[in-house]
Amino acid sequence: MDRKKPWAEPYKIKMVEPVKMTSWQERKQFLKEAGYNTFLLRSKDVYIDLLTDSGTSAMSDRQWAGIMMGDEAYAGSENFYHMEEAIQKFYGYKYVIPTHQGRGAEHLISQIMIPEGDFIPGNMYFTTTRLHQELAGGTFVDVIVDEAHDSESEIRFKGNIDLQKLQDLIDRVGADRIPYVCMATTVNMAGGQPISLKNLREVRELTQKYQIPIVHDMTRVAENAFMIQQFEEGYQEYSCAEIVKMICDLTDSATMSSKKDALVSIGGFMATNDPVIFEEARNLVVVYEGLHTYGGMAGRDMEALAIGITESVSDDHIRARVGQVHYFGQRLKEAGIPIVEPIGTHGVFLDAKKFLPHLTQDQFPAQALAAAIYLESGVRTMERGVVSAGRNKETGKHNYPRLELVRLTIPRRVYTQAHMDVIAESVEYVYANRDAVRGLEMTYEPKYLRFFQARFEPCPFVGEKTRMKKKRLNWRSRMLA
Ligand code: P61
Repeated sequence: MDRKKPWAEPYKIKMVEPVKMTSWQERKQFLKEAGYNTFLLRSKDVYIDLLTDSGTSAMSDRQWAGIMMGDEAYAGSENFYHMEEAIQKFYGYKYVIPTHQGRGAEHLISQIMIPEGDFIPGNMYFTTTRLHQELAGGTFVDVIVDEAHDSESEIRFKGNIDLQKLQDLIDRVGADRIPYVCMATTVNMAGGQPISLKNLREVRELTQKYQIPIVHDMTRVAENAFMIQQFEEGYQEYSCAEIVKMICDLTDSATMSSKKDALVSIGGFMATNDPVIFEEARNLVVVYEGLHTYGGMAGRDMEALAIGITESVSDDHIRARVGQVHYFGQRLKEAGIPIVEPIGTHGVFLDAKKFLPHLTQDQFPAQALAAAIYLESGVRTMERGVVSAGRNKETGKHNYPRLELVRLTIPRRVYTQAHMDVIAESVEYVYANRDAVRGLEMTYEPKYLRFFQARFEPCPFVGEKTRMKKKRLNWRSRMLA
């Protein structure tokens, strides 16, 4: 992958959706109206949408055919059983509870498993996952390897758990106050970094000693399996589907946002091998999501998911999916753009601290960079830095993550290589003119998951560093002025 091995899409295009380029003046206005937050832009004003790979995949003709086979019965929909069979077959979990999307599953598992005051170790936080843990009264503890917080460290399995950190937590708070270890396959906030099977086995060994179960955030498990197949010694002869199964077999329960790996627009599920947890979830799901045979999903969506799961673990599919992300990342790397390395699986992450060294983290560099990229090119990206990290639940102060990133997330089966080239050129242009990008200040901050709806305004030019930059303002007068 790193050597740009050739890859091609294992499909041909049957239907297209036009995209529209806007003018710079229009985008300036749209950005202002959106409070410099790319989540608040209207999608019709976006040229290439790299906000997320969540729910944005192109479905196959088979999935669309499945949509027509929707059994919209309130109870016992045939499509539920197809979905359940696919989950049992490819992921191996015994019991399945459908939810409207990933956070619905996170809500259920957190409410069921976390007693007030407990600690939940995990391989880096994810926004919704941590919030549900906190709302249930728990405290998230980051036990990912240190290298995950360093955008330059090129170790291959940066999503791994540091066993010593996990052991230290067990020693400090006691195993009975750790309801489970949360282990994500490909760690989103670290730049889409995989875990190794070796590490998962070691975590399994340690947690079994203390009878602590593992809850698997399997949102992008097939992408992780592909990285194991490519880079972990001993797995080259296994199919992606086999590796996915090996990963799941080493865990006890799972939460899944089907909107990513599994190639559907909406849906998720909770799965478990524990009959007691299943019983509780089957009861709780009717309160928050819907009956246990639809959990907030339409019958047609469950059918598309059953088919999507099958397609998602195919070697041809996953090679092209990750191949495209790596092609794009490699282009940026060769242009000298500071990105998180190694290149992850669902997108390329820009290191905003290095991209915009003239901004302090209080000026929200990743937010400012995402706004600047949209303004310049119509490409929509996402902040993954101090805004996303939110506030410390005890002190109320900003969490300042070491990683201050802009995520360029690649939807599956949607854009072409030519799109990747155009985006790379746009980022290169912004990089060449990076001095012009001004910081932002937050003018509105919602209580929960603030990054979704927060609003910003460009900072006035203050401070030594920024004043110096002001002199060189020509392109800058166009940027966020
Ligand atoms: C994303 F800005 N991810 O990456 P739900 N676990 C993991 C996810 O990646 C994930 C969920 C659980 C999104 C959507 C999103 O801060 C944000 O189906 C590893 O979205 O409920 C979702 O799954 C939750 C974007 C979510 C965000 C939260 O774009």
